[in-house]
Order: sequence, then C-alpha cells, then structure tokens
Amino acid sequence: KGDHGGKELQGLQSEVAALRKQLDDLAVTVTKNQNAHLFPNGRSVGRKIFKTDGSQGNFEASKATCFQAGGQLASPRNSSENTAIQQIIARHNKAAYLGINDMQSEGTFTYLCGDAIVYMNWANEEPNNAGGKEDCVEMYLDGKWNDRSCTERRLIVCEF
Ligand code: 289
Ligand code: CA
Repeated sequence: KGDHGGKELQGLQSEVAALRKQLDDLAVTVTKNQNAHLFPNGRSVGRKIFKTDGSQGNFEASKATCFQAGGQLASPRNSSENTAIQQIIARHNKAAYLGINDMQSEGTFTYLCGDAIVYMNWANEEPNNAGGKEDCVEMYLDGKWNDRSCTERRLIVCEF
C-alpha cells in the first residue's frame, strides 16, 4: 500500500488551501461590490442595507416602490439603523416615511409585518396624532420621528 494514504491527505490539504484562497478572493470581491453599490446613496448596518433611489412618494407609493425592488420601507430597529437612515436623508435634505404605522390600532405603532415596534426615536411631544389623522411616521433630517398623515411626498428609502 506504501504511502498511498499520505499522498491522498496531501492532495486534500492542497484542495482545501485552494478553496480557502478562492473564499478570501470572493470576500474581497463582495466587499468591493458592496462599497460600489452603497456609494453614495446607501448605508449598511450588520446584514441590512438602506438605500434611496432619490425618488419621492406618499406612504403607499413608497411602500410599493420598495416592495417592487425586493425590499421594504426602511424600518429602523435600533439606533445604528436609525443613524444610517438619517445620514441618507440628510444627504438628500428630505424627510422620509418609515415602515411603521398605527393604522390598525390608534397609538400602537407596528412594523409592516404587524409586529409592535422594538425601538423608537420620537421628537419631543410626538406622536400627537395631530388633527386625528396621523397614522404614518416620518423621519426628520435630525433622525427624530414624527407621526404624520400618510399622504405627504417623502424621500423613498428602502431596506434590503
Ligand atoms: O399637520 C400637522 C403636521 O404638519 C405637524 O405639525 C407640527 O409639526 C406638529 O404638530 C407635528 O406633530 C405634526 O405632525
Ligand atoms: Ca405628529
């Protein structure tokens, strides 16, 4: 039998080394592509990507645009995500609707999936349901939130 087993092991080890190199190269390519895609209208936080195409729409139009793109309206679940969206809208100098509303039950804000929100960043004295018709949520340029009528025109920011 001789050194047959040793040769086989060597072969496997060099195959593993080649695969590891391919994986490293792939990681470099992915990072480079992601940076290109995020420049200048996107931000990434963990595995989430927030991005605008610069267009505007009311809440329903914004929701549809993001859904058609394979994502959903930006729905910040922590302060890092909130900051990422805030950076995008500040760059465009336009407020944006978030994927959050209280259409189902006044005063109970949920994500589009229906779950209750786990993070909030309301501006002072918000939400106030002004005029009794503010079921959507906009993010101001400073990152603070205001409940607002769903029929305004706002920057469309999606998450993927
Ligand atoms: O129609 C009321 C809105 O324009 C906003 O007016 C004021 O900024 C505040 O009362 C906000 O809460 C309100 O959404
Ligand atoms: Ca309000």
